[in-house]
Amino acid sequence: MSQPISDEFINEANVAQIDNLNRDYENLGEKLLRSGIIIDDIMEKAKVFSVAVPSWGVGTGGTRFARFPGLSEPRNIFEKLDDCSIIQSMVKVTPEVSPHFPWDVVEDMTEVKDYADNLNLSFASVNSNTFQDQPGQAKSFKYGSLTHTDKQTRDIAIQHNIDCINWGKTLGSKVITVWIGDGSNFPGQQNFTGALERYLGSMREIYAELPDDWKVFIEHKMFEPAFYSTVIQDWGTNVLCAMELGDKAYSLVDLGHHAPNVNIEMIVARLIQFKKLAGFHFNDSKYGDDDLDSGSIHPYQQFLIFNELVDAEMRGAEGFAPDYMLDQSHNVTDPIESLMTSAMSVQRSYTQALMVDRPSLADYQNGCDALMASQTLKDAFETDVTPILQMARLNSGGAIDPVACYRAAEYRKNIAGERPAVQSSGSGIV
Ligand SMILES: [Mn+2]
Repeated sequence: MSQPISDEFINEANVAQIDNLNRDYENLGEKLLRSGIIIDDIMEKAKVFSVAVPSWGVGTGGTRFARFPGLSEPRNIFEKLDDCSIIQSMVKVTPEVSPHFPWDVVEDMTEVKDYADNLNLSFASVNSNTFQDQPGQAKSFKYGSLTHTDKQTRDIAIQHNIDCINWGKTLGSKVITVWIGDGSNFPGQQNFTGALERYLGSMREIYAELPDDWKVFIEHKMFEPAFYSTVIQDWGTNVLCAMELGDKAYSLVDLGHHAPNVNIEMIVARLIQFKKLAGFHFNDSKYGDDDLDSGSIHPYQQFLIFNELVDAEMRGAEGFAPDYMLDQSHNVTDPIESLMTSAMSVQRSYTQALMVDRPSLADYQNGCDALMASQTLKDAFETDVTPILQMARLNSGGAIDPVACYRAAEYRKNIAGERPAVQSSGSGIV
């Protein structure tokens, strides 16, 4: 990468805003102190918050109809890491990247690891892909992968997941996330029980290959690409499979992968209670698996999810160590801008949830005071924590206003010569 955005550039952009930030931070600190909240304590927690960026998220996404590429799109894993590094340099809460295989595979994966090390990036969960055929694949996944009726096809899918674990080992990852598109489009097309039996059989073989310190995350999704039934369709099937497989298996929650109006925060509470919460793919949705930017449609839902997470964190819930990741498709925005604002949105929800007066909430719950219990959550949600997030970024060497700083740097324009337009990238939607 020829022209990264330097620390000096970020510092200069911050200078003009520091006085206003200090005043805002001081005012908010005074206000919070009246409720017994020490603003620096909250800021320190916000500072160490972390959410991984998906490698495919830095490419422009598309719909089932078309994809409209943007300027200077990354063409391979190295350029994707460059873009992830820009995001991290601005927001300072995204030190990890989640790769997708085989999209991000190169002949020698140590090159990818070395490249990331140089950028101070590390790797979160690796993601397998058996929802499309690879060039030269002996058997097609058109009618399923890990659940296919044909054993040879299942074996190809199993082997791919084992390959992913091995690539992940080189990258220093400790988790593989498995999402399959397997399902059916017609009633009668698939035997529900048989398909799930085959899934468990395949997953047991993958599970057996996990190193001792690894986990496997199961991702469910209600529909798409299968539109009548999906084998791992909801959190119920997900957690049953995770329990069946063993202690290294956990259930991942992608916010867009549920039926409309489902109480996701309650699902989160249940998974925490039974020590099966893997973590999240954050995004937002209006209708289905829209993969819109986190917090752009239902910020209160995102807050309520973090309310459960912070509650578990505060009471030291056993085995509670969720992985946070973004999983979005950016069709009309610059993906770097969307990922920065989404990471900050998730960090905002976490910070708001830290504001909840939990002793009072417990008293209202025990005293059956529904109105005040609800208001206690609303008070935290309606607190403008912007100065806390800005101060956390400033203290970490990031940008007070990441989008403005990024736009001023003209990153895409500066690297356009190195990244000629390509017809399609390896990006997709999961
Ligand atoms: Mn996902």
